[in-house]
Amino acid sequence: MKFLEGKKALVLGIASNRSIAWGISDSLRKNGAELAFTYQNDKLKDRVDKLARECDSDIIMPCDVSEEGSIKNMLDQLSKKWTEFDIIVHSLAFAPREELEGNYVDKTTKEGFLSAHSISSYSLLELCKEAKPMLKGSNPSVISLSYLGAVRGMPNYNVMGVAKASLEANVRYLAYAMGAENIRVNCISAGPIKTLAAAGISDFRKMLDHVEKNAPLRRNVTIQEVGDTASFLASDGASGITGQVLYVDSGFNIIGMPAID
Ligand code: NAD
Ligand code: 0WE
Repeated sequence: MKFLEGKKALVLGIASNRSIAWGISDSLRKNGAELAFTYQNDKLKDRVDKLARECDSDIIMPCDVSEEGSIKNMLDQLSKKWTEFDIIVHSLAFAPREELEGNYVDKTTKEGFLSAHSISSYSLLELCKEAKPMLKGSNPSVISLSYLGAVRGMPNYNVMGVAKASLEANVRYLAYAMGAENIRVNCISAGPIKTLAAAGISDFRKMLDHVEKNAPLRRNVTIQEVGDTASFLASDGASGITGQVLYVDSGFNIIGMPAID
């Protein structure tokens, strides 16, 4: 018997087959979970539809978390197929492109700050709030995605780092608030991976090279590795884990000095 057999998972955040959400979906499916998906807009619908079918799923629903009522509408639609489910994967983030480079003080606007926080952090609370009555499995698990820029200063990540700090605190408060219902909330802090969200980010290649040179494992991580960690967090094997930030980053976050050669 596969270790996620009998569990149902809702996945938000697939944009392509390079998405971290796709690595997670593929792993959840291989480990026996049943899946449902959301897509942000019509441009992404066909791609998500094709990837859903690869996971034997025919549940795909629109959801743009920046639109009022979009999360509730999506869950109403889902409730026609599933009365209850076990796993939520929240794998989405947004900040205005032009605020992800240059000096944080000079580049950040109030609008950019608020939209980054609303889409990348608040949406997790709204999702938990609306989905709570349906999260009724034996060990429900909510999983989000963060990045090291939440807890360290770094170039260009800017307002997104502040929003990820909010997301990580949000994970702790959600874990605290939903623990009595046995709902666990955790996030994975992934190392840099070349996805659509990384496309066009200046010096992204240099960041990948820096990790490859300096991380304890001397390589970058894959969406498969992030996926398998998500499968673990979603499983009954992680029933005692909540409120955590789990690093899947080749150990990069622990280094105190780059390799000297
Ligand atoms: P991606 O571009 O494949 O996925 C980002 C997703 O966010 C897309 O599917 C997009 O549709 C969705 N999204 C953005 N705004 C939205 C909105 N308003 N409503 C609904 N969906 C919206 O990129 P990815 O790298 O797989 O990103 C997934 C998550 O992983 C993000 O939270 C990102 O911050 C995080 N992360 C990425 C990396 C990396 O290096 N790629 C590293 C650590 C963490
Ligand atoms: O969380 C992210 C990126 C999230 C992201 C990406 C985009 C690109 C397109 C959020 N908003 C947008 N808005 C857009 O218009 N990562 C962890 C990947 C990433 O992005 C960086 C990084 C890394 C790593 C930006 C600057 C510096 C490092």
